[in-house]
Amino acid sequence: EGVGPQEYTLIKMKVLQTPKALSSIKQPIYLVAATLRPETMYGQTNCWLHPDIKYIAWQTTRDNEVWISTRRAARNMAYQGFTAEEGNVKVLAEVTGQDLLGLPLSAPLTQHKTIYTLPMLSIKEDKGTGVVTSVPSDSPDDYAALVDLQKKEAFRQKYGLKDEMVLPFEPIPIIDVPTLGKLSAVHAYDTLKIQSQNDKEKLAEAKELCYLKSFYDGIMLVGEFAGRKIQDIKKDLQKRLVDAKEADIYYE
Ligand code: A2H
Repeated sequence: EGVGPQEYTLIKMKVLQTPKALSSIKQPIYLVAATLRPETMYGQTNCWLHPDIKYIAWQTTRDNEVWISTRRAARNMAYQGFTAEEGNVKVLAEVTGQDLLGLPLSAPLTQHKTIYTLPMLSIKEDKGTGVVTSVPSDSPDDYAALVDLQKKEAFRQKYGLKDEMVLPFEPIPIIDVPTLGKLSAVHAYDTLKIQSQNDKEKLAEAKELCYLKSFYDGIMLVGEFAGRKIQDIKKDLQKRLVDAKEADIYYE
């Protein structure tokens, strides 16, 4: 990767119903997703977890909240002021992604009051927090994984997901990208005839097609920055989220 640390925005997604595996925890619980695109949070439709990755629930110093991430990310955060004692993570529970699928969440900026945790098989253990927020309008990976779940009932059943956690959630137009339109990830998926989330090469191509164009020339369609260019509002939007305690900043 590049030189120097990567800055991520950590998006806080509040767990609305404590799952069995975390029943001993009484504090508010959040999944924390690492993103490079805070301005896309208006388009969140779900949250991705890898069913086989291990996650921990750990005590933060942020208003007594408990956060869920990989152990690796929690350790990094313990050196970035998120824990009472530098370098030390107080672990309250260890679970797999599978234990946390189908959980109702509340997430910032999206028009959906409740979104759900769903499985994505391309999540990497060694990047970000292992928790990924899903914006199918602007991320080809997210769109491909969502379509896979919507098309295949057996895939939903395998993870015990109810139809209403998956089927009502369509990509939301939030950014207009010159030549790619208002649903740039869908445009790339269709143009490249992507078949599934396993279509690695085409997805890499789709990402290349969307990413820079959207990052530099995309125009916000919604929210308080509607009509403005992404590159001009990204920092302001990040600051709004952090000030509202709906996000934090994380380096790795
Ligand atoms: B992005 P980079 Cl709308 N495994 O957020 C796989 N992917 C991960 C991950 C992990 N452990 N952790 C984070 N990510 C995703 C939004 C988004 C993102 C949009 C468009 C493009 C995009 C909504 N998902 O990323 O390797 C997260 O998805 C395109 C690269 O550090 C995060 O930002 O550059 C991005 O990958 C970080 O990837």
